[in-house]
Amino acid sequence: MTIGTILHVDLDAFFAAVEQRDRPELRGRPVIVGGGGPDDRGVVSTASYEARAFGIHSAMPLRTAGRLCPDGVFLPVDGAKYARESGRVMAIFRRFTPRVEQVSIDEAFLDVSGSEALFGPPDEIARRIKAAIHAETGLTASVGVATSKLVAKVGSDLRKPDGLVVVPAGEEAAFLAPLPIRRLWGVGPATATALAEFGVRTIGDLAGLPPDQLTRRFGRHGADLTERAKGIDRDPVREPDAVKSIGHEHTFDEDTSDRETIERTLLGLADGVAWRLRGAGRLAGTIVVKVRDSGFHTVTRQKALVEPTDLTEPIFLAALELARPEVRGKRIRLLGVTATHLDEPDQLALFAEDVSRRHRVTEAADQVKRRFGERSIVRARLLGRGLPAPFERDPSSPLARRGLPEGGPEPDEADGDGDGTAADESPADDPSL
Ligand code: TTP
Ligand code: MG
Ligand code: MG
Repeated sequence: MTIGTILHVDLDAFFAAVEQRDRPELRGRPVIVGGGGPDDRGVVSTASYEARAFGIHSAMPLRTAGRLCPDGVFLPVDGAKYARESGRVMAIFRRFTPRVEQVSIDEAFLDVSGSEALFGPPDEIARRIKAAIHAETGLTASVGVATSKLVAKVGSDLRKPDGLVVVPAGEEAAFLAPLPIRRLWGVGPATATALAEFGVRTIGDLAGLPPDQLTRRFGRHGADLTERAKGIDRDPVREPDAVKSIGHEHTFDEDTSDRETIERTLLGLADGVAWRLRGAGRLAGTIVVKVRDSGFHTVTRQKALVEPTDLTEPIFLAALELARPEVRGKRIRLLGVTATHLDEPDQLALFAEDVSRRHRVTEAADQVKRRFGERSIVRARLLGRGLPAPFERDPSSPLARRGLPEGGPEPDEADGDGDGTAADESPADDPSL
């Protein structure tokens, strides 16, 4: 039996697990991380598995969580701490292979095809990585091992927490077939609803549909969907050198010309980019902003930073400066913020408890808080408006590159063929933008 050499590793209940590790009295208790507590208007970032037993999950309004679990422990988001832990885990991965592609704050793909002589077969490497993470950070991770990123990703999610799923080569389609369609990476709620019209409930149902039927309904994504349902995904793990940029985009449910919405979205995107830069130990030299209006006209503008940074505030301010002239008088459909001209990864900084650097990070976060209100609340409000967790969507990720939506609680675009109509008929121009 041969097995694939691609691993997908994802930490379990990441933010909540870090808090339970640091405060042993919280272990075994329902812990909800996000915003300012059960009366806050924001949403849940994540919940411990104990809290999930009450039906609580990411992106749920905090007030709902408070009702479901009045005795839960509600904690604010400590972004700098989670970014540091993320960096430590990513550094563990790099000891096993240089071919690590980080895809969000708590997960990465690893290609271990060159590592077998040193560390054993891929499933053994997966066990070693889980053990190293646990021994060195006190956190647990779930791992999928397969021949492709797609199947490895589905595998890591299947037996959470502390899971290990190995899908042998040749068994991908059979492995996927009985799973509900929402398990297929790249199928969001809207696509799942559209597929239900065809009677598709499982991934196997999708694999069995005539491809031309899907192409008629989903355009060019149709053929891609069939392939994915069969477990076919040729996208390689992209090595660190291949990561030339880190970015996030958001598509509004309804096109908007509202200044506050636009600024908050840019802040959320900048914050997500900064987190990921810190997690990867990189600094941004240039900030690129992408603006798409309701007529699908897209512009990108960029600006070199005076000093390379991994902090939210300078990225946000640069993004704001770049976006302002481009959003004036328009209804905006999509905004994106990307960091490019990244410096080389600084391995030492990931390990060293560089106090002054962390101090700067905290200081900057506080400044943003003072200017724009409680940061965690801003983030929570963003999520409360149906915006994605900024670090969960990256335009350079394989799915986004192919124009497929990533899975998750937020609405996706696959079914919409993107009608750019705005429901809001208010005047678009805001001279102060
Ligand atoms: P996930 O890996 O999606 O979730 P998780 O690690 O909390 O739980 P599990 O993987 O075991 O299912 O996201 C990683 C972190 O990202 C999560 O701990 C908190 C943050 N996050 C948000 O802030 N908002 C969100 O909507 C999501 C999905 C995640
Ligand atoms: Mg996780
Ligand atoms: Mg994750």
